[in-house]
Amino acid sequence: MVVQYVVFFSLVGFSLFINGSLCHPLDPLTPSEISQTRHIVLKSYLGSLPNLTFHFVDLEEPDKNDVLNWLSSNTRGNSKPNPTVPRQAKVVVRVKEQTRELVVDLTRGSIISNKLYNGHGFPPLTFKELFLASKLPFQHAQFKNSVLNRGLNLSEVSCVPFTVGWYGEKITRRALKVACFYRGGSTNVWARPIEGITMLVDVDSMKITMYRDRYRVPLPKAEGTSLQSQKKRPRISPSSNITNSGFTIEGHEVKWGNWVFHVGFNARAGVIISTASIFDATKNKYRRVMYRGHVSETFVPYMDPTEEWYFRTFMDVGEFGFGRSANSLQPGIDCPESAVFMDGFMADGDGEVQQVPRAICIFERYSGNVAWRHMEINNPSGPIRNGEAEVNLVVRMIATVGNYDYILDWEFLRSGSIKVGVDLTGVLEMKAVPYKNTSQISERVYGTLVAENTIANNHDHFLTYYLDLDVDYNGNSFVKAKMKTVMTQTGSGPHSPSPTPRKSYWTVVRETAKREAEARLGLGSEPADLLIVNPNKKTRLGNQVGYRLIPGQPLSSLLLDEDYPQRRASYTKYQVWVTAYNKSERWAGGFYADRSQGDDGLAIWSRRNREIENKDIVVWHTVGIHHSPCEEDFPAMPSVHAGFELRPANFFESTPLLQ
Ligand SMILES: *[C@@H]1O[C@H](CO)[C@@H](O)[C@H](O)[C@H]1NC(C)=O
Ligand SMILES: *[C@@H]1O[C@H](CO)[C@@H](O)[C@H](O)[C@H]1NC(C)=O
Ligand SMILES: *[C@@H]1O[C@H](CO)[C@@H](O)[C@H](O)[C@H]1NC(C)=O
Ligand SMILES: *[C@@H]1O[C@H](CO)[C@@H](O)[C@H](O)[C@H]1NC(C)=O
Ligand SMILES: CC(=O)N[C@H]1CO[C@H](CO)[C@@H](O)[C@@H]1O
Ligand SMILES: [Cu+2]
Repeated sequence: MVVQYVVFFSLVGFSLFINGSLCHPLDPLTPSEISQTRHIVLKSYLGSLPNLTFHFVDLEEPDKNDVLNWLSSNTRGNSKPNPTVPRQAKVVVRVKEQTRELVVDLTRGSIISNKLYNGHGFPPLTFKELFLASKLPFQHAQFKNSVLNRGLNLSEVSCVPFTVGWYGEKITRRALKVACFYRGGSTNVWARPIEGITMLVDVDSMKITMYRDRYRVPLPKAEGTSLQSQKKRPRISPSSNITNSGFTIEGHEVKWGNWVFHVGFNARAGVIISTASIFDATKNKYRRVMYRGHVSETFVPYMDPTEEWYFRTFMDVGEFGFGRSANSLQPGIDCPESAVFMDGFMADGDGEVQQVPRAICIFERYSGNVAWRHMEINNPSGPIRNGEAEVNLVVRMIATVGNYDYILDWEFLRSGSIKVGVDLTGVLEMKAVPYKNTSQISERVYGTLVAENTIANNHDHFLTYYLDLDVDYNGNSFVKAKMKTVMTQTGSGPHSPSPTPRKSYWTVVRETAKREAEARLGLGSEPADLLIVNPNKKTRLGNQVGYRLIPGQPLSSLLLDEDYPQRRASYTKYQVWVTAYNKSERWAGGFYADRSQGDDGLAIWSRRNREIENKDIVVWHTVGIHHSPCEEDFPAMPSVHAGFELRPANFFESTPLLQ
């Protein structure tokens, strides 16, 4: 087998500029660019101030027009000089208990913008802050007493910091609450919570500012909590003949089948798919489908309103970062052995380069499915069988945020579809209770008894995706093609039914959303195709060129609108939103998600009610599950899938599979 892929990742810092031209203007910051950014910030006046911390360092996204101009002059084999696209870094630092937003120009070597952020909410926590907070209890006399009084050994305790949300406080400081667990020989840190204790950490001073030991319950037992499987199972090599020879990677650009797209990475979103285009054999050219797609925000609210639990309403992307939580993928478990891996780079709290080896994997998947087939029996010389196995290309990243693991897949199909999926697995967040049997439970509990003395609390997982679709260029509209029942009426004319036994049929009624308010949708109430069309483009036959959003299962937040967590996560109110493109509107819960107050984010932007017909538009789609746990989710939860599909709808003149 000839392995054709070209891997430049190991050279990423050096290969970015080839003959003075950039590989791709959306390439993530290279390690050397991250170092350079740090250096530029430190040599400014900011560097002399004490306790400067870097909370976010990412490519300052170039203007879309510049990127598109660059792309159009950069089709392969074209040797025209590329227009230059500036390389800039967006940096969010904390200094003197204030948040500053910087733009660092890497070509000029200087800070070109430096603004104090005055709004609500705080930037993502740094790994170091989370680590330091998790260690504070071990220096805290009352906590040590609480542990001793429970008859436990301090050396077997692990503590985990949780973000605290916002509950109407007038003055907010950066804060965490720390919960502790007893390992006692188990490797499953989450299985044995030391319940009843609340500790509030003030992050800027890194001190425990509130301590309360409210009640005691027995510790759940260690037996049965192990995360080792009882039987040894083999690692999976690709069992089919997939060799991953079918794609090429240059820098961050992947070419496979009829697709070409860019794979990026940052600390916040994790994997980012950009400038995805598909080759149209009829037109003999690549046509644009999606400018940029990534997870924008999550919302994981627990349904236990008691003192130790009520605040657990996580917005993982904005509070912690999916990229920050990215794992080094294990070949043979997380991805096939033959997958191609890409490293991720980001800055840590000191601004230094942090590398996640094998943060992303790319592989061809044959799952035994059929791409298309037909057996024709009405053939005079005997049946004819045709068809094709479905082999797709998967781009995968896994974020482990505390107890949960999110397996994020972008799967490209030769049919023109993109399937976007998330598999949820990991360990439940559990609460110690006095009960060993449901028959003993006499008070209200907020979940399921999954093991003796262990309640797994009810919660949701919402993942809101940012989908900047540019279907065949960027004048796009959002169309609800509703299926409506029609009562048969007789009439004249050759296609009007004369008397017919049929009383009804359905027809498609297309409604184009003119403004943002018309594009906020709950799903599941009426049958409709959701289409992103290009009203300026038609097929040869006259149909409007489009892509269809086949959504995930209907899902929306069940919390009251006026409940504080829901005010912060109001993007979960609808499952589909469409907004006018604005470069700075990318994070559905607002950029400053930690302790946010719901005054920035998707719901606020949508309220402007901008025109979205024949405009550059962004689709936001939420997938996920309401999770009422069951015993099989303990001690580790088998993967649960959620996702959606983007599928061509009159985009091509005929199926690309047969072109
Ligand atoms: C810097 O942070 C440390 C704790 O992390 C604190 O003790 C010190 O007072 C801080 N210095 C300033 C000037 O804020
Ligand atoms: C604490 O440690 C001691 C000594 O290792 C051990 O005998 C005891 O069982 C431990 N207690 C618990 C509750 O794990
Ligand atoms: C738990 O309670 C059920 C009744 O709800 C009973 O049938 C069962 O035997 C009990 N199990 C144990 C271990 O006590
Ligand atoms: C773009 O979005 C930002 C943040 O919502 C807003 O402040 C700005 O006014 C918007 N720009 C336009 C042109 O709508
Ligand atoms: C070309 C190739 O590698 N073919 C192999 C595909 O897989 C089957 C079953 O494992 C092998 O027998 C073939 O040699
Ligand atoms: Cu869950």
